[in-house]
Amino acid sequence: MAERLDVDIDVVVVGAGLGGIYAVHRLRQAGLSVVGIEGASDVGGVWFHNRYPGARVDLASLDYSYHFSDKIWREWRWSERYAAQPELLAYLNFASSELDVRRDFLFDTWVTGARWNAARARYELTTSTGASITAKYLVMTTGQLSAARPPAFPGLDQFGGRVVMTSHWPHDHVETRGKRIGLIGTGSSGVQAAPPLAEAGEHLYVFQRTPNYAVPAQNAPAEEGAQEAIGARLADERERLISATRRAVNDPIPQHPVGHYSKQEQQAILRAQWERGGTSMNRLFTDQGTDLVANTVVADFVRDRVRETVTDARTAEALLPTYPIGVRRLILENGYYEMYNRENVTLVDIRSEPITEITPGGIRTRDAYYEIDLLVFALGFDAFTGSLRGANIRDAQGVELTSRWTRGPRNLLGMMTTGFPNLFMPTGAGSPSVLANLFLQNEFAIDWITDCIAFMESRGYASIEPTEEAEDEWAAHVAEAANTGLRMQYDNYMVHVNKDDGSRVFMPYLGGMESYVKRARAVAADGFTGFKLS
Ligand code: N01
Repeated sequence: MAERLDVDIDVVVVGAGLGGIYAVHRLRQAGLSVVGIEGASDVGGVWFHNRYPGARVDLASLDYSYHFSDKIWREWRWSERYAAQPELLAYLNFASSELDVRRDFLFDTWVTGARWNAARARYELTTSTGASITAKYLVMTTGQLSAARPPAFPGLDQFGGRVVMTSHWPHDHVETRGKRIGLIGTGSSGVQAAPPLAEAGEHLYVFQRTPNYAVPAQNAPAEEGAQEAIGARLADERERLISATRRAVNDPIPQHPVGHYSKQEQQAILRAQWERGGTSMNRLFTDQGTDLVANTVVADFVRDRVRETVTDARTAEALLPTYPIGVRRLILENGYYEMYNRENVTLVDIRSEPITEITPGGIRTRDAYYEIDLLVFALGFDAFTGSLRGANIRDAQGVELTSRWTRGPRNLLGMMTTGFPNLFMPTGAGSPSVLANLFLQNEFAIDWITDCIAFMESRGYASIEPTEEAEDEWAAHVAEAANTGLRMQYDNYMVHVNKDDGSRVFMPYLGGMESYVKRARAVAADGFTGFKLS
């Protein structure tokens, strides 16, 4: 799309990931003028950037797809149960072409500022290319895991080899063959990247701070006929997933607490899930997310599998997580634990042996020195608020959005926040977000936003924002939904911890997709109760 200078349009959509693609399509279809802005050179969002070897989705592809279009569903075929990054990016390219959304995106363009002008009831946006745009509505489909946590190790700037990040894997060829590779970070990204790095490299050193639970994906070719069967009832499937499931995926629903079963039955259930593969290991018993004893039954089962798989007892022991299973994101692995049986893989436990510096030729820890040619960082993200902060969004008084959230993000339904009229933040903190299927969640949220805008336009409203009271009530409800779970008590990127008093805010909404959808629909049906319209 040609650069547009000084245009005034209805909606700016920021980000061309799976949410932004749908938002541009849906809002345009509703008769609004829309401009999309994307920092990368093309569509794809996280699947554009996270092109590291081994990158793969951890939800079944048949769930992790657009469900709004029969045509897209019919004309695309997933090849595997869990699609790999190249196929996911190809899918988003395909959907973008089908929907012809690229013509409305400004690519290679970053939003550098967006300020609400109350007199004009418009956001005034500035961009890295000099284009300035005013828009009545601003929709931030910037994702929750897109602002990467940068590495900050002493000596890194003197390192003589190549340095890459999984979250922004370079587009040019990264030579891994024959290299001594240092991988730092063992969350989903590091655990996925490790086996192919070990396969290609001369040696892989995995620098682990916290061992995490990983369960086998048991990936397989797509099941014959399954996609066609869902396609025949796609609209019903979409409605069922968003309004009658907790995560907008086809998960088995736990029926009973652990204690309902004998020890043998418990083991049989766990074993069957291990063989089936997938993150449903988190949802076998009704009480495993709330009761430590129940949780330990599942955690011990997974720890036993690690001991069984990894032949070196010291390495196996260092890989065993000590926190309850499921309180951090459960990782789906493809050969991660077996990888440690290779002679060219070394696990370095940097909790007991911290990294002291990076030198031109490698990594020095308290106890040893490792010669490295290629450094791979998989350090995670400034989750939820990082990508919003980057856009420098300011209210009418010039106060930056995220600076108001020093005690955790605040909003109504995760969609909007006080002081920032007409700013929508779909799938952010306060919504099911990273706990649910982001394709369906984006579809739901953007449909809701489209309805909200249509409601405003048909009644001639200039602006909408939540009331303080409604925001307080939502914050209380989000906190209540999180308080029953073990998750809240353990540090991870979903928990905001206030340093002064140690109070904790669980950022995503743990009440489940179905409950979220019910509430959001009720708000809309009631003429957007809890919002100030002017
Ligand atoms: O990031 P993470 P991620 N020194 O935050 C370590 C999604 N995702 O990119 O645990 C040393 O989980 C840190 O150590 P610790 C998914 O939602 C999905 O892996 O803080 N180490 C940790 O090991 C996922 O949950 C898919 O002690 C440092 C790691 O870096 C989310 O993205 C694939 C460090 C960060 O782990 C994030 O996953 C990939 C330091 N200074 C990602 N700082 C799939 O769909 C951090 N670490 C499968």
